[in-house]
Amino acid sequence: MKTHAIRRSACIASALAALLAAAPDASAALPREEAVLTQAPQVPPPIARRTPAHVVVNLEVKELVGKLADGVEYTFWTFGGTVPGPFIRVREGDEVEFNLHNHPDNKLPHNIDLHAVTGPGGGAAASFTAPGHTSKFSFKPINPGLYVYHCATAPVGMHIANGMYGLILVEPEYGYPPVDREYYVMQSEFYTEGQYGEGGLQTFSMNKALDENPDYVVFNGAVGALAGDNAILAKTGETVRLYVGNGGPNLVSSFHVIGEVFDKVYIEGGDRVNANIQTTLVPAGGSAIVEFKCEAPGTLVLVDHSIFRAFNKGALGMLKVEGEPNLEIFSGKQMDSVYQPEGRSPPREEEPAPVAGEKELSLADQMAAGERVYKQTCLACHQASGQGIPGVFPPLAQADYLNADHDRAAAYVMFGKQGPITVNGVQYNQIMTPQNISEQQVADVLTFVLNSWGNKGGQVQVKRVKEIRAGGPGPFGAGLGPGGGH
Ligand code: HEC
Ligand SMILES: [Cu+2]
Repeated sequence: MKTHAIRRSACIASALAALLAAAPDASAALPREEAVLTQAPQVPPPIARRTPAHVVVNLEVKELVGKLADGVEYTFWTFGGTVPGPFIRVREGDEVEFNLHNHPDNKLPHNIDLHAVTGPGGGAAASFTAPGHTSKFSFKPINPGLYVYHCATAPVGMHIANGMYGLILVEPEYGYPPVDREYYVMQSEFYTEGQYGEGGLQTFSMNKALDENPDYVVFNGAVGALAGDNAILAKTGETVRLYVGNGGPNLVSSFHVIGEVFDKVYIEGGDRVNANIQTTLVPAGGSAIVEFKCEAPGTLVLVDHSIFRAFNKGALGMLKVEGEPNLEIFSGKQMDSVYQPEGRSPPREEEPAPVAGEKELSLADQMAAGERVYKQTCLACHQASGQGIPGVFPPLAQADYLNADHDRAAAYVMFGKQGPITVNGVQYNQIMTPQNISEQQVADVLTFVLNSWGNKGGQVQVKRVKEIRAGGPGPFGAGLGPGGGH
C-alpha cells in the first residue's frame, strides 16, 4: 500500500478506513476449510455446516496411461489422476476458492468448466493453465444441485473424450435428507482406433468420435470399474443414494438398475423429485440423483438401458445387497453369477515398441516410433491427418513453414512457440507449449511428419536434436521453455 498517499490527507485516510470497515474481506470473515475430494465410487461426507465457509479446492490435472479394460490401455487425461475426476462437495452460498494445478510432466494446457459456476465459461478462461502452472479463481455456487465439471480446452471434445470430467454437488442450504449409503457413478464413452477388447495401448479415434460411435461405454472410467470385486455394497433395509453423472462426450444415458425401482429421482440433478421411476435419462453433461431402499438381498445391476452398451460395450455395474431374504418382497431362485461380457476377443500380445536407444534408427523405425509419438502428443492439436484447426492450430500437412526449416521445427517442439507465424499463407498467432518428450521422440515425430501427408520428406537425427536442445531456443527467439524469452 502506498502509505505516503494516505499521509498526504487525513481526510482520504479516514475515508479509506470507513470504506474498509464497510466492505470487509469476505474470505477473511468466513471459516476456511479444505474440500474433501473422493475418488469414485466414494462420495465425501454430507456437509454438517448450516452457514457458508471459504472452501479451498485443490485439483491436479495429470495425463497418464491407465487401464480401460482387461489388457487394454489408454492415455487418459484426468482431473486428480482418476476417471472420473474426484467428487467435490460444497454448500449453496459457500465461497469456493479453486486451484487448478497442471502437473509439469503433462504435455498440454487444460482448464475446467464447472456447470455449478455462474460466470463466463463456468471458469474455463480463468482456469486455463499451462503444464507446470497453477490457476486460481473463486466463485459462489448459488444454485443447489448435482453438476458436471469438465475440461474445455480446444479441442474440447477430445479433452472430454480422454477422461476430463467429474461431479460437483452443491448441497442446498439445509442439505439433502440423510440416507444410509451414497455412491458416485459416472458414465462416459471412449473412442479407440481398435475395436472393443482389442489389446495394447489404444489411441483416440477422432473419426469414431465424430460419428458418435464409441467402442466403450463405461461407468467410472473402465470396463468392470463397478463390477465383480469392485461392486458397491449395501445391506437389506438400507436406503442408497446414487449421484449419477454423464460425461459423454456424446451419448445420453438411459440409467436403470435391474431389480430395483427408484423411489426418488431428483430429475437432472435439480430440485424436482419424481417418484417410482424405472429408468431415468442422464444427458451428456448432465446428472441425476436416484434413491431406493434395498428391500431384498442379491446383486442389482446398473446399466445404460440402451442395452447393447451394457452387455457389449461395458456400461454395466453391480450393487451387492447383503442380508436375510425378504420373501414377501421377492421369493424364488436368486442368481448371482459371474458376468461374462459378450463379444470380447482375447487380448492380443502387445507388439514390441521400437527401441528408442542412442543409436540412429532406420527411417522405417523412426516412422513407426514417430507415429506413436504423434498420436499421443501432437494429434490433440494438429489433428489426425496433420490438417490442424483453422485459425487455432496450424497444419503440419503440406506445411511450407515446416518443410522450410527442420531445425526450427525441432526447436518449437522442445522450447514451445508463441507469436505470429504464417503457414501456407494463413497467419497464426497462438501458443504452442513446450512438448515434454525425449530428443529421440522429437527426431522420430518430426521424421514421421516430414514423410506424411504430402510433406517433402527428410530424416531428423537425434544427434542434431540434441545439439539444438543444448543451444537453447536462442536462434528462434520465441521459445517458452527454460531459458526462452517471451
Ligand atoms: C497444445 C497444442 C499443440 C500441441 C500438443 C502441439 N502443437 Fe505444434 N503448434 C501449436 C500451435 C498453436 C502452433 C502455432 C504457434 C504460433 O502461432 O506461434 C504450433 C506450431 C507448430 C509448428 C510450426 C508451424 C507449422 O505448421 O509448421 C510445428 C512444426 C509444430 N507445431 C509441430 C508440432 C509437433 C511435432 C508436435 C508434437 C510433438 C506439436 N506441434 C504439438 C500447438 C500445438
Ligand atoms: Cu484438458
